[in-house]
Amino acid sequence: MSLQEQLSALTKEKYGKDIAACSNAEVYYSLLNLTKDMTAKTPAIKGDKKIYYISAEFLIGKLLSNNLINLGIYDEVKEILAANGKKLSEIEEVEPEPSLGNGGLGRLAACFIDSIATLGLPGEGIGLNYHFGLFKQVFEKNLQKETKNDWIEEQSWLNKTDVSFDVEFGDCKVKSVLYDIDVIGYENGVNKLRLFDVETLDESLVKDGISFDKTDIAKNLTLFLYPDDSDEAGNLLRIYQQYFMVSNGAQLILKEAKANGYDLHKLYEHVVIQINDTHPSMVIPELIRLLKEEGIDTDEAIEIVSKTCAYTNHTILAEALEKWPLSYLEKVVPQLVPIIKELDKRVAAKYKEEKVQIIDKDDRVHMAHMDIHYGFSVNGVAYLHTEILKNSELNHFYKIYPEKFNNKTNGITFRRWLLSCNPELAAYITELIGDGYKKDADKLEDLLKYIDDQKVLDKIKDIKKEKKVELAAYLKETQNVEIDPNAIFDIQVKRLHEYKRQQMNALYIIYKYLDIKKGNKPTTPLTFIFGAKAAPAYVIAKDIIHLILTLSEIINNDPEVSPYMKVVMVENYNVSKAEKLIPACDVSEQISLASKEASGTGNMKFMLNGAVTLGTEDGANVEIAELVGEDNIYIFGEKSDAVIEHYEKADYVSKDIYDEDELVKEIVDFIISDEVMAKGSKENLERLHKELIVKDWFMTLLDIKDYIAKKDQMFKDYEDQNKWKKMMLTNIAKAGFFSSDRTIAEYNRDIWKLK
Ligand code: 26Q
Repeated sequence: MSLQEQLSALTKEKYGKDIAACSNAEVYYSLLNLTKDMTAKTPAIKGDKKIYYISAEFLIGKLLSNNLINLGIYDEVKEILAANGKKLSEIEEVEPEPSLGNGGLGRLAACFIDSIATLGLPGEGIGLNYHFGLFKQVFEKNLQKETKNDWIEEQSWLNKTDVSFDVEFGDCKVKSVLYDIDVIGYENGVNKLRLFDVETLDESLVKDGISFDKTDIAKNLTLFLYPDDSDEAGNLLRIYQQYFMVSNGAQLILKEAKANGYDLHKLYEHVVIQINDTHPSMVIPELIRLLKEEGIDTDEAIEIVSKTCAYTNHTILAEALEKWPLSYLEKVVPQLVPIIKELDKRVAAKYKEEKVQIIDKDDRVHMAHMDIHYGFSVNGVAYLHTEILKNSELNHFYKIYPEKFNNKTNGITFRRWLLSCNPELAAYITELIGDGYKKDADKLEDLLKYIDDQKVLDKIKDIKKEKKVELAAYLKETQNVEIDPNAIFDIQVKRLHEYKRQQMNALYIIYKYLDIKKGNKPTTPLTFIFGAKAAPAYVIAKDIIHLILTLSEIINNDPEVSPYMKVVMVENYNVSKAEKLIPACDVSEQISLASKEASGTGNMKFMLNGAVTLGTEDGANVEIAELVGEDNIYIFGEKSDAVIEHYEKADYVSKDIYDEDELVKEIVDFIISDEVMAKGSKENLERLHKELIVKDWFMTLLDIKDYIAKKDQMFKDYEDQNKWKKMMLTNIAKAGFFSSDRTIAEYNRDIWKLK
């Protein structure tokens, strides 16, 4: 049966109608079934050794288009739909987006499982099936409010299995249920993402917003993914979640090992566990505990686990490095405490330094320290980040275990971040250089031979324009804002955090607004777009959102200014919105305080889609700059070494800059001007204003002048259209290095060693 026949057989069977007569929802569910049927017929990836990627987050996004691409039927399905008067892009709108991640780390895990399957490596993601995921963001009165994201439907990509384990906590015992989502490799076999859940969950516990009764674990364990800000009750719940995840994971791993007849004494020959940040770190003591239950003695159990587990660090922010009070662990996982104490004792006997102990003098358990001592590999996620880990943040460990440390610069899957989100650009690239780049991303460099070809340069710009028109229509429809596709689209999308410095971008917007008011009109209009969720208890982050929304209201409604500049904050930024925003971007904002952004991955997605980066020397920006050369990127700001020194010497005083610089003072004070206060909330604006002057922990004012100058230069350069088009082409051509296929091949070569 042809695909067309299969699909129409499905719509007839399910809905009694031809494809053309079906609603978009009916077509979507039929395609879901068709895809699942085809996946069931695709062989599972097999091998003698398997990678288990354990992660509290898998920000997978919608799956329909991605799966159609990876099955190799995307174009055909698109044509069948068109022949029946349907548009795939409209059908995709029906699919709910799972929000099983906060941001970068979760999206990275999703890109990685795509690449693991694409490279034909046997591997599974292990995580949790949060029913309401990360909160959904809504704006009310220019403030962020949180609601639940109810994404699980009757028919979905989740497949319920009959796998179930008992998980014991200090005060109760729960039964798990395992759901699988198929992960289809690009023109390759199938792996699985395994999401554990509790059968006894009670969704009705969630009433208004995202609050719920936290007492009964069996009823609430997998309701939400925790944003990184939790209060004490939230922290305890997070430990319950983490242990539930790793205990299920460890039990599953041992069950599979036994089913395959592997010798548990040689587990590491068949199993490798990648610990994604410290959230799954308890898998180390849990696996030791389970091996001991299998009759293996403590020394050997520790040795086996140490040869099986590898740890990835994603941050150097002290507050994000998990340190759990021993008393919490005694309450939630008393069975792990003696093992953790034993691990700590062995470290203490060997190394005297306070900084490398697992349990500190305040009885807090440092999860990362346990990972480093009892894992065989420690990696950072970009060159600069790994250097900072080795030379400063984790230097004490690096001195003990230099051989464990390695860098794995992050990557992104080109299936989603080019083929699926920008099919027009992908098709044109194929026309120019063939489709070899889809499996070997380095081939994108072949595009460079067109660097002086006017026709090619024009066409790349035309495609960008087309994507800007689409985005403008989408924003008009969803948020009723009008933006001009002829404007420069300057975009900053990522979690809201002070170190990422959305506040610095907002200060530029104030500067530009005041400048236009003074009569200095930009040649090409400017559109500033933001997308960001703030953790619900992160007060200043929410104040920054408030400032941006208030500025947007003022500027977009000012007839003197709005023809020249607009400000839009996209509500509920998520993977689907990223897929619409990124292809339409001209200027990619990557402006974190140098040393603080471990890597960034949005920077890679933008570059691949022909945006030019405006960034600090931070994270993977450093590698982007090296690849494209200084003429094709705009770098500004204090360097990481100098920033680290400022922290060491505690010599940065934002108030000095504010007092000494007229322009800085004018811009910062505008936050609490009558004009802004008339539209915004006094409490939020005053707090943010004060924060910038008396604290400014992430040194916004240190870089603001340099940022303004670079950004102005960039907008000026945009007027030289040919120069700009060449920068676009160079960025696309040099993006191949950032394919997650390359990253995963390196993980496998250096860490996992699967055949
Ligand atoms: C910690 C303690 C308690 C509760 C939550 C957390 C928590 C949750 C999420 C801590 C950190 C996260 C997420 C971190 C993250 O997304 N890091 C990003 O990882 C990306 C992939 O490596 C990098 O590109 C980004 O630079 C990094 O910020």
